[in-house]
Amino acid sequence: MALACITAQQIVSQDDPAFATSWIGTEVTTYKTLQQGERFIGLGEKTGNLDRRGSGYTNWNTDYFGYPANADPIYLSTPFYIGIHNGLCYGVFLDNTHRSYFNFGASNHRFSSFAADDGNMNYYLIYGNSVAQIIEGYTHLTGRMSLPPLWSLGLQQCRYSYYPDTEVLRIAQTYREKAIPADVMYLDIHYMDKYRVFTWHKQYFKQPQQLLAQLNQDGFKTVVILDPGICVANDYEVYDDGVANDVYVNHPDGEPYLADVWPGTCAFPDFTKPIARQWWGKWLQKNVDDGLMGFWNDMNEPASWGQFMPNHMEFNYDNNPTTHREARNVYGMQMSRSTYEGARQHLNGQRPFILTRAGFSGIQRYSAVWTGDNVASDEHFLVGVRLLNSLGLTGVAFSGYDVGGFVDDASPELFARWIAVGAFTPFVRCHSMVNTRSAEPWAFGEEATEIARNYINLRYRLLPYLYSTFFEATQNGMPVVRSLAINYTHDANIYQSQYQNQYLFGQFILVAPMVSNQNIAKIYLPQGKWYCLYTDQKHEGSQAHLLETPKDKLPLFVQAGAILPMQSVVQHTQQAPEPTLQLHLYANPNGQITNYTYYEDDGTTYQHQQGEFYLRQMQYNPNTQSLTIGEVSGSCASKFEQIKLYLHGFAKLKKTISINNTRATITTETYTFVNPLSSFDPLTPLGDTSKRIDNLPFVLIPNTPQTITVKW
Ligand code: NBV
Repeated sequence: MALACITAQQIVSQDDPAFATSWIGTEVTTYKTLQQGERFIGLGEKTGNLDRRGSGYTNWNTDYFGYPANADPIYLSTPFYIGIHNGLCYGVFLDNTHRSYFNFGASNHRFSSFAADDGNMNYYLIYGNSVAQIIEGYTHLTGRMSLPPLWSLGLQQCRYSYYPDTEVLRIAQTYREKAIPADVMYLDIHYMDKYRVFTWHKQYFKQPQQLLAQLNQDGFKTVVILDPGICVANDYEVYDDGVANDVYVNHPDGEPYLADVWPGTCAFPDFTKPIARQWWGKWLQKNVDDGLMGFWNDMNEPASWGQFMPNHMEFNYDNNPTTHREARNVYGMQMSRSTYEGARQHLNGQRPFILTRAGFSGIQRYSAVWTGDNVASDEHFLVGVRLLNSLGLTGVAFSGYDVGGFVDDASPELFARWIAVGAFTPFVRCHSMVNTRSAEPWAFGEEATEIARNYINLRYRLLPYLYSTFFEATQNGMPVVRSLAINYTHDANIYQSQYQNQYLFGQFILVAPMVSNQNIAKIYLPQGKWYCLYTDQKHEGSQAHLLETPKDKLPLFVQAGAILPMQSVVQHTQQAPEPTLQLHLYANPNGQITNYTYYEDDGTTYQHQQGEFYLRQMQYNPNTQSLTIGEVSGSCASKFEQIKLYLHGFAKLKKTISINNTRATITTETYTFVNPLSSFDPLTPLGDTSKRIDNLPFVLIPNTPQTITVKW
């Protein structure tokens, strides 16, 4: 039977009349008639263009070291896409974990299709008035992230590998000496004894608890890598315990499946088996007792030397026994689930942080995702931007890439541009491969260091905005990095290859990534009006602008009507900011009302689920010339005692303003979002006006819990 979804006499989605859903052996495919001008977005961690029309993709979680910029498949599968045509949009989620195939009019002009090697044609068609609604629907089905620990929103520093312990401390201390904010240090595989999980290297890390305590005291949390392969050895209790609990993947004759990876020959826990997940979780107790709260699940496609797990291998699949064919794509997600649940259980109410490479639809419930072994090239830098935007369309709000590129060496300029954009990603971590240039900002010279400091400072100043954006992700699944296709779905310009890397960071900030030597570029600003973040210069939307884009100035634009909460710079998230919330309001004369949800909580526990949060609805109404900061809900106190309200672009502002009907005086100051590169041009701080706003008006408002109304 051919299906069609029709709204107000318009076809949303329609089966191909001849093929509808049909089988070739066990392979099942649904064919949909291509609609006129139909575009396709989403499908998660897929290389390629924002608009996927004309391309085909395979979902089969794959460890792909240094993947080419057009590789498919890579590490993670989310069989969900959004179709767009004739002012309409809809989503399709194929709920089948076998290897699957999506064809968006590739090598044919008749249909789009989705298929699986085996299993049921079980799919959801999600209709909505907007892409945002469809994401909400998809994350209603597959789940949403819970609030991450605040520290995991800080800068994270990794290397394959930092050792011994003194080296880890040296890097952490250098961050403090150079006054570049950072929150997390990583331990890659060399921290372990012979690469065996749940152990410490006996020489390099003699006193792990002291090391972690010292780092914690310096404001650093530590994340350790955990690979799934369990070394087969008679002096390794983890392996023996796994045998005793029958947790490993087996051949059909009951022999354990063995393959080689870092520790040597390994057995692999069957994370699709409930007791294996509990077993793994139990072993995390050791790590948590040592002081760890962060875990990094790598190699969980699963990967092994040879990269070819035989299909007959048996998996429990939550008590529905099956083979590798059906289980592979969820293996990584179930490992992350087990890590998340185990860590959470041991952490006594503290939030863990989990990072994974492989995953499947729903991974957002357990873990952040990073895009694996990318390459230090301009092309990869932009591929990474699109991968994150696409993951965001597919329910994964907490994502990042290796800043600077994992494979090969970035040039100082590439690193500088990369970390600036990285500051505007949900998960920001610098990482690099053994035997390449290490990825600390200072490894790229003075200028890159200063650019890195500028943008990381800006990220930390934006933490109140960023945390509120994460809160939104927990509520409706909206991602932190938002492809312009979310808000400007039917604007053909945003799909052009020259603009497809632009995105919104949260509700209001437009980021336009530029590659090395791209010192002048066309930037397309969608509908509305946009302020240059640095100067407040106003730009018209629905058109492209030719602008200077030097390496020290990432193009950032704020939407007219925006409400941006910021704080003072801190060196790490355990440090309290100054008690003044800087609230930036951007004039939008004759424009629409802006609604904004501001959110705080303790940043570390689950007490917000018991009502311990601080939430305020804010509304800017250009017609009544007012800003309302709604009454506080929740029982948590704010970090901020007063609000410094900055008024951007309000040309005809009177000298006074009223706050709750009482007159207040407007003062002005010179404001900078990022500093000029002072050490390179001694004249810059005085002469360069391209990074400062002169005479920016502001008022001070006591942060009282009742409704605050500001009128001008
Ligand atoms: O554990 C080493 C690396 C890690 O640094 C990287 O981030 C992972 O994607 N890991 C892969 C193992 C193999 C690297 C060649």
